[in-house]
Amino acid sequence: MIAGMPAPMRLLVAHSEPGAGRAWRDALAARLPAAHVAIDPGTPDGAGPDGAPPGFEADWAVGWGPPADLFARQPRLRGFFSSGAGVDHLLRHPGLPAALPLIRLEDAGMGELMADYCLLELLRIAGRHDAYAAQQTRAHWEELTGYTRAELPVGIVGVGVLGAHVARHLARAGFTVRGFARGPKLVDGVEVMHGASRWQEFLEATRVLILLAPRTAETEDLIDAAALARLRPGGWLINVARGALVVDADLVAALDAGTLAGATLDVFREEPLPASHPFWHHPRIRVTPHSSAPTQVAVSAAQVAAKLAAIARGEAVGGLVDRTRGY
Ligand code: OXD
Repeated sequence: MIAGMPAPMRLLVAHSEPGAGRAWRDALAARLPAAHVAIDPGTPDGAGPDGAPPGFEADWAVGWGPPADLFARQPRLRGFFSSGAGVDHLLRHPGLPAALPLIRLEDAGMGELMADYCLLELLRIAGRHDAYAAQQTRAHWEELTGYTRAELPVGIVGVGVLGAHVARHLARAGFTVRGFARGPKLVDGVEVMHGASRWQEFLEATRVLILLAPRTAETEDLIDAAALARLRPGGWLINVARGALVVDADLVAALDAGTLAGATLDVFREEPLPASHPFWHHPRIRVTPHSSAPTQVAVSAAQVAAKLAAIARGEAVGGLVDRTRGY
């Protein structure tokens, strides 16, 4: 370092998925050429020659599923950027310092992917594609009556950045969309309800329930037998939020009893979904591997870089996690 010159910012990438650490390091280095970006040696990509040099003390870290000892090893961190939309896993990290700022991604290209995923499911439901797939396994030819958009009112639980994006997309595609939020919210073309007193009314107006809320103490086990029983007959559940929002056994029971016609699940209490889990083989459940909206690394790194620049200018940034709220 040249005397008098400010030291370059040190950024540590700590990602639990092999390959993701290197992708993030390269994308951040491209966006922040003056910074020193390195991969945490406690993560798969940092275990070899790509790992940060000994004594590397980071100013900021970016990642997903950081090692248990990361925060003890990095006492100078000023904040941690989640490389995903959710932060519940970080909030449960046993070593997380109480006052460390956490910043989550805001949309960063995920909204569009998630909106398309949900729209595709709705169109499949409307066109009875699951029933046709089942008929095909029996070489059975029978034309079925599909559902009109009006017959599939959609209810979205959670209308934050992603939920609002999905809600607008589905409303523009001609579906009647209602949202349910913690407090009052405005989303174009969408009626947003809030408050415990309106929860039942919201469920009763919904035939396709889409979960897009973060996992918090308030949302865990929210979708249980009682909630599923309130949906319009022949309802459908699409979960792209967190598995813990749904009581697994209640979901299977509602499908078996025919209270619910089907479920599309992208997220699970345990991921990867264990091979022995009943969801894998249930005829009315479609499983995808947490793939509804993969992180777009280049767009996300640009967002992190823009937020770091804003922080350096002394500006407030969006996505700062409120620990009492849980997201
Ligand atoms: C998440 C993500 O938070 O995939 O689940 O971004």
